[in-house]
Amino acid sequence: MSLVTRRGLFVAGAGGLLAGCDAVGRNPTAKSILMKDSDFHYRLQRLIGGGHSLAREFRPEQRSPVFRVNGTANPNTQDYNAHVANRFAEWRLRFDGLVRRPLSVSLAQLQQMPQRAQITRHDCVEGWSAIGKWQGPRLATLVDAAQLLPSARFLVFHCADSINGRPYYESIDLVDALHPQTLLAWALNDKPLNVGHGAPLRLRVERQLGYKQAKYIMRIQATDSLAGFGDGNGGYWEDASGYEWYAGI
Ligand SMILES: Nc1nc2c(c(=O)[nH]1)N[C@H]1C(S)=C(S)[C@@H](COP(=O)(O)O)O[C@H]1N2
Ligand SMILES: [Mo]
Repeated sequence: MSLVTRRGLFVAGAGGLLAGCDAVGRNPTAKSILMKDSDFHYRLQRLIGGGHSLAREFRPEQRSPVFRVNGTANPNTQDYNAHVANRFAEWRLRFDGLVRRPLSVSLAQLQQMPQRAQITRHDCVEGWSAIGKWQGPRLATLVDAAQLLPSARFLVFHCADSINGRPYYESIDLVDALHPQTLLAWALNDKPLNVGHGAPLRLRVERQLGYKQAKYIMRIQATDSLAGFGDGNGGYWEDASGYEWYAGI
């Protein structure tokens, strides 16, 4: 099959998917079918050149007056509460796994790295959105510093909180890890993150849905496979409710 023919097939597929999207929110059956289709969505998005497209950015006055807190509002573990009590002075982000140089980085160091700020819209699957300004170093800066091994394919984000006894975690591929808008954000609307929004550090991966935006990041692990984490589906909601791993907007 020629490349042109293949592209033709995939583009035809995209039209069908878009037509189906309107119905998804209203139709639970359609939704559950699409949820199992994440591998197809993912390949499609990567194939038609979405790898480098930018999420829309907004003007300061378009920010939402209130940015809702959702999911865990406070990890409330002994360890996390101790970090809150001393304003994360002893907290370190670990970056390890399939890397040449494992990192241990303080919040002050993250704040001293080159920064990016962006005003984007957060879309939660539960049906609400909010526009806010996020600031932090690009994840790519830390990936460069840690020097991934050639076998690394995914980054896994380990969070401080658990829901129903399961640790919250998330994962992304290296295309999203290196994307210019992918940040390790420590500030929302020009203020350090509060506990509700994921202090001291959360992921912003702007072309995906809310549940991918991991809060309370303690550790980033480079890996060649998602099989060894949780139930192996790449994230808390992917394991708990069958949400798509690639949650493209
Ligand atoms: N660690 C962690 N990250 C998380 C969640 C969570 O419960 N725990 N909830 C997710 C969901 S479903 C959404 S919509 C957003 C909510 O972020 P917010 O509280 O800043 O609005 O965080 C995502 N990241
Ligand atoms: Mo969400």
